[in-house]
Amino acid sequence: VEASIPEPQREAWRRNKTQGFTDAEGFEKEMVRHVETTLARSVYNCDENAAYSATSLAFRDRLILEWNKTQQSQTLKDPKRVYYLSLEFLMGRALDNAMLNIGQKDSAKTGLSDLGFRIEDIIGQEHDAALGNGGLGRLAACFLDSLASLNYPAWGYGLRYRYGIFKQEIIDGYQVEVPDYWLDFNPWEFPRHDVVVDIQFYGHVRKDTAGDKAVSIWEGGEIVQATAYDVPIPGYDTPTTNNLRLWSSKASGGEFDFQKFNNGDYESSVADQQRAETISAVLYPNDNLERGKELRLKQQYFWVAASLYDIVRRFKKSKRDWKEFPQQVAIQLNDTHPTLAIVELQRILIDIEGLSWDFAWDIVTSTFGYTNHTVLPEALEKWSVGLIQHLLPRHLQIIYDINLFFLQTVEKQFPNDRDILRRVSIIEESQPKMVRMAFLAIVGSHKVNGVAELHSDLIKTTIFRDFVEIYGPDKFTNVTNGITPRRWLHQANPRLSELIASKCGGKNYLKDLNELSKLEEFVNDKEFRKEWAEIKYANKVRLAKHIKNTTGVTVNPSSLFDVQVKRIHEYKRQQLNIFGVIHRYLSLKALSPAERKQQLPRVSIFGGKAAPGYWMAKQIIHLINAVGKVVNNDPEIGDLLKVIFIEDYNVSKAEIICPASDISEHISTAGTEASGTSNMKFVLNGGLIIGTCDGANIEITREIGENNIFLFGNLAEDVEDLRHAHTYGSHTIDSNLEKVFSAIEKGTFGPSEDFNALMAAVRHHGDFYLVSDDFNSYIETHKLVDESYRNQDEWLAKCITSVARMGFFSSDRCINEYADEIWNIEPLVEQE
Ligand code: GL7
Repeated sequence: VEASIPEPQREAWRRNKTQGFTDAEGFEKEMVRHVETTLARSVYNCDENAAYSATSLAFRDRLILEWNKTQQSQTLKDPKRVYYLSLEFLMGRALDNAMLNIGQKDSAKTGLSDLGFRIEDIIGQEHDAALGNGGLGRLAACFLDSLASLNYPAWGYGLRYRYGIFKQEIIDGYQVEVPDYWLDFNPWEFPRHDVVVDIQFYGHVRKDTAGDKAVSIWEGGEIVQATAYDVPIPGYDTPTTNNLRLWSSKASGGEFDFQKFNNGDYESSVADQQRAETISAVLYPNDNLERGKELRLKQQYFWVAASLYDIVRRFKKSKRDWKEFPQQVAIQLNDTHPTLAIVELQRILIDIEGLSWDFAWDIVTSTFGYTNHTVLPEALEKWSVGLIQHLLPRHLQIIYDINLFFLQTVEKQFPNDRDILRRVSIIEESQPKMVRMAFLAIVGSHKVNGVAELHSDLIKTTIFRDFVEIYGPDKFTNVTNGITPRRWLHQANPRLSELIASKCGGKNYLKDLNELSKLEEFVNDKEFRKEWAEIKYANKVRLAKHIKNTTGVTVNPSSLFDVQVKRIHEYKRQQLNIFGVIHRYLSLKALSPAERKQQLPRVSIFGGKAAPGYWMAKQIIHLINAVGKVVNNDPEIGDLLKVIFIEDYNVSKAEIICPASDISEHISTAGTEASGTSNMKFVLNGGLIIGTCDGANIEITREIGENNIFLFGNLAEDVEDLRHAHTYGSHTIDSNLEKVFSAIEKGTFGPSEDFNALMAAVRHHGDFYLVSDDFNSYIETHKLVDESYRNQDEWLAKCITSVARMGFFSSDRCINEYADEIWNIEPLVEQE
C-alpha cells in the first residue's frame, strides 16, 4: 500500500512546505542550525571541518527539495528514462559544484564570511568521492552533470564502494598505496533502508513444467541484500535534480542471521555479514586491465541484478504492456562491466514474467546500448565458463542459448564459412572455455558505439570486424567523448570563466559551449590578451604553491609548465616523456653557462596512479622521482628545469592543475588511447597540447586547427608494420635515446638496475609502444614548443583561438547525440 496523506490533511502539508534558502541570510540560518543541532556544536567549537559539514548539509537540503520535485514530476509524466550503468563514477567534490549549479555560491560566500570563514577553505575540506580509476569513471560523472543540466530523465546506477581508489603516497620515490576510507562523513548520500533487493548467488537450476510449458527454477545458494544509497545530481541553472543510485551489500536478514545467533553461533553469523559486505567493499584499482577475479564478477552481478530489479519494478508501476518496455526504458552499458544485465533481463522476462524467448529477446535487444572504451586486448573482459556456471548457473544456460540462436543466424547468413562461427562465438573454445563479454554485449544491444572517431573506426575494422559483416554498419556508431564545462571551466577556473562571460554575452556559454566562438573576435585585442595572460599566470602561481606545500620544491611560475597527468600506463608513455626530460637535462648540461642563459625555463609536471599490481608502471614512477631528485638539486640547472611528481592525482587536484598548464602531453602510441578526455580539459583552460594522432587529439586538431597543436609521431596505420619490423627485422634504437640510456646506466639517477626493465622493454622486448620510433619526432616537436612559447603574443593567440573552437567537446553535445541516436529520449521540463 502506498503511504500517502489523505486530501483533507494535505492542506497542513502545503502550509508547512519546506522552503529552500535563496540568499546569504537564508543560508546563514540553515548553516547555523546545522552546526547547533545536527552537529551538536556551537560558536565555541566550530572548526573548518564542522563548517564544511554544516554548509554541505544546508546545500543537501536544498538539493533534495529539487530532487523530490524532479522525481515526482517524472513519476507523474512517466516519460522514457535512460539508465546509465557504470561500475565507476569519479565524482570528485560535490559542494562547489552544488553551489554553482543551483546558483547560490555568492550567498554561501557572503554567509560564510559573515560567520568567520573563507569559502575556499571550506570547499577544500571535502574529501573527493573517488569511485573510479580514470577517464571511464570521470566520463560517467560528466555525463550525469550533462543529463541533469539538459533536463533528461536519467538515473545513474553504480556500486557504493566503502573504499574508493587508493590514496597514493610517494615514499623514497616509490608509490605506496593507502586505503581511502571516504564514508566517515558523507553528507551527499541518502540511505534508503526501504529500498532493498535480495540478490541470489550459486545454487542450481531445476527443470519443471507449468501447464504445458517447460520452466527453469533457480534455487538454493545464498542471498545477499542490496541497499540503495541515493546521491542527488543537480543540473546547472535548472531545477532538474537527477538521481545516482549506488548499491551497498550486506547479509540478507538485516544485521545478522538471528537463527544462527539464537543457536549460539554468534561468530559465524558475524562472519556471514562480513563476507556479504565484502562485495561492495572495494573498487578494483585497474585501469584498462581485467583480471578475472571471482569477487569482481560478484560485484558485477550484484549491482546489475539490483539495478534491473529497480528498473523493472518502476516500469511495472505503470501497468503497461511488456512490449512498451523499450519505449519507456533505455539502458546504456558503460563498457562490458554491466553486460550481465542483458542476461538478467532475459531471465526476468522468461523465467519470472513468463514471456516467450523471442518476445523477451526483442525487448532486451531494443533496450540496451553498449559503449566500448578500449581496444587493448588485456582490457577486454572474459569470464571462464566454469566460474559463471558456479556463481550464476541459470545465467550460463541463457548465455548458451543466446549464443546458439545467434550462431544459427550467422550460419544461415554465411553457410560455407565455418571459421566465422568460431571467430564470433560468445563462447571462446579455449582451455578453459571463456565467455567473451564484448561479443555478448554486441549481440544483446541495438547500438554499439566507440568514444572518438579513430577509435570507432578501429573497432569496426579490427576487434568487431565480423560483427559489422553480420549486422551491417548501422549498428555501429561513434559518439566522441566530451567534458562538462561547468566543472572543468567555471568551477576549476573561475577567473577565466568570468573573463569569457564578459566577452560572450554572459554565462550562457556554459549551457551552449559553441558560444565560445565569440572569443575569436578578441584574439588580437591587447587588453583582453593581457587579462588572459594574467589569469594563466595566477593559476600557475596557485599550482606552484601546491607544489611547494606538497613537495618542498620551488618552481618559478614564469617557466613553461609542461604537464602529463593521467593513470600511469606503458601505452600512455610517461616513459617517453621522462626519457625526453633526461634528454633535455643532458642537453642543458652540455651547454656553456652563457648558452644556458638563453634557454627557456621549464617545469615538467607528472601525476598519476599506477595499478598496485602493475610493476612496470611503478618503475616509471620511480624513474620520474629519481630524475627529479637529481635535476631539482643541480645548481648548474637552477630554474631551467624542474621535474615534479604530484602525489595522489585525483579530480580535485586536476581542477588546480588543468588551469595552470602551458602545454600538456597526450602522447599515447597511435591507436591505443580510445579518446582521452583530459586533452579537452587542458585546451578548454587555455593550454596547448603536444600529442600523437590518437583518440580525440585528432578531432581536437580538426576543430582548433593544426597550427594550434603540436602533433608528432607515427600514425596508427603504421604501428603494426613497425612492431613486426622490431620483432623480425633489425631494430636500431634512436641515437638520442641511446644517450639517455647511457646516462641512466652510468648511474646518473641512482643505481641503474632499478631502471633496467624500462630500457630493456625498448631495446630487447620489441619496443611494443614505439618509444624509440617516436623519440626523435618527440624531441624535435618539443623544440618547436619552446620556440613558439618565446613569442608570447603568438602563443596567446593560439590559446585563445583554441578555446574559442572547443564548443564541440562539451559533454552536452555528446549526451544530446546519445539521446537522439541511441536512447531516443526527450528532455522533461518540470512544471510547478
Ligand atoms: C577509457 C580510455 O582508455 C580513454 O581513452 C577514454 O577517454 C575513456 C572514456 O571513454 O575510457 N577506457 C578504459 O577502459 N578506461 C578509460 O579511461 C579505463
